[in-house]
Amino acid sequence: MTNAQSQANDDEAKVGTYQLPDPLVGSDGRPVDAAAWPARRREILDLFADNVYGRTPTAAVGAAPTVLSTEPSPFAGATRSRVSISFAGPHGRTSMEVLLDLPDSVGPVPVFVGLNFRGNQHVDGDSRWPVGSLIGRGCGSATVYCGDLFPDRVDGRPDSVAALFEDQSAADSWGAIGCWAWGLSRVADYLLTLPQVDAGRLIVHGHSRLGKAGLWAAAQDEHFAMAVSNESGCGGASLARRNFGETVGLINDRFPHWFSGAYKRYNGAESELPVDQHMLLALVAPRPLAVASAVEDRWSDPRGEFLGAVHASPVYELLGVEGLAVRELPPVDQPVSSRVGYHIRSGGHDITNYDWQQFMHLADRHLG
Ligand code: GTR
Repeated sequence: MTNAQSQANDDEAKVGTYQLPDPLVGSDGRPVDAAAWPARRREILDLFADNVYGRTPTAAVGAAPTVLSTEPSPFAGATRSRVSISFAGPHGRTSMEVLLDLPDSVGPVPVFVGLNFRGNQHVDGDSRWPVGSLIGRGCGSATVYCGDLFPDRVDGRPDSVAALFEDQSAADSWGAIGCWAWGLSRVADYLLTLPQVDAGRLIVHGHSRLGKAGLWAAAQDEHFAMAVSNESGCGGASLARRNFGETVGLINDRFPHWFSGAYKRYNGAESELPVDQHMLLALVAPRPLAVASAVEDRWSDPRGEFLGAVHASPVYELLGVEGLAVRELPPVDQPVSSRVGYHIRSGGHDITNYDWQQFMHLADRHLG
């Protein structure tokens, strides 16, 4: 057990009571109906930008894709491309490399879009990355190494896409999660130029820290038709106010580069946050959303992730679609496949073939 883990609450009895901010009550105290939701949605996005992830810069950035190679994919019936996308911003230039596998089927296909932890060269043979299964189900896969966008270290910022823009120091300046989410949107921009890609079926996914980034990308960018959060935990799907497992203070201490400076104000003061993570999930509404936990991954707070999905559901229902169909934590390995889907898998912190089967099933079911 690490020092941080020994400081964390692992006892459900110690969670105590807490009051969540209501996504359906505006900052003016008025209830939000379906007509008022778009304005409330913008308000919640601003609250997350100002208090949690930092502001995503809006300055124009030029993006120039270059196809480095196109060849038969290692997976039968598909083509693999490596595409370098270079960016020119007001304060610099950088690039990222997309690894894209698309089935050779006729007609535009859904594409799963996600960042990887170790580099595109490690995707093949990684059980966490089942490109062959995706191809087999008629889906494409697009991935970028997260370090192309923000090297995952405390001093990674000068080598990140943040360096394209000015203002590196403001309290609401973005961190690694903001930069990773920005990169996911730039992958979407590129995919949307390809006739083989179904523009209405881009699915953003991520595991753990990259799940936090995937959710923030889906919240900001409605080009993503569905979002998948696998064990995204603190700063992802799980409720901060529960103080179970990793907390705001612990995450800011170990990973000060992930969030904005402003988020540090809430170390040990989660109840003062004007948002909680159910509101991030609510920003995905009415699009399908998969939230997944693992029973031994107590650090991510499985119950907190489940409750995030429960408390996001009223927004789905307001918008006339089904949220999460259950209100009690389902038994282990018994997935719930409503429009907001949830499962808790046996085992520990990981993304497994079992998790992927649930995500692909949910995509089939809700995106067709
Ligand atoms: C842990 C971190 C979590 C989670 C995880 C991961 O060390 O505390 O928030 O993101 O890493 O990314 O695997």
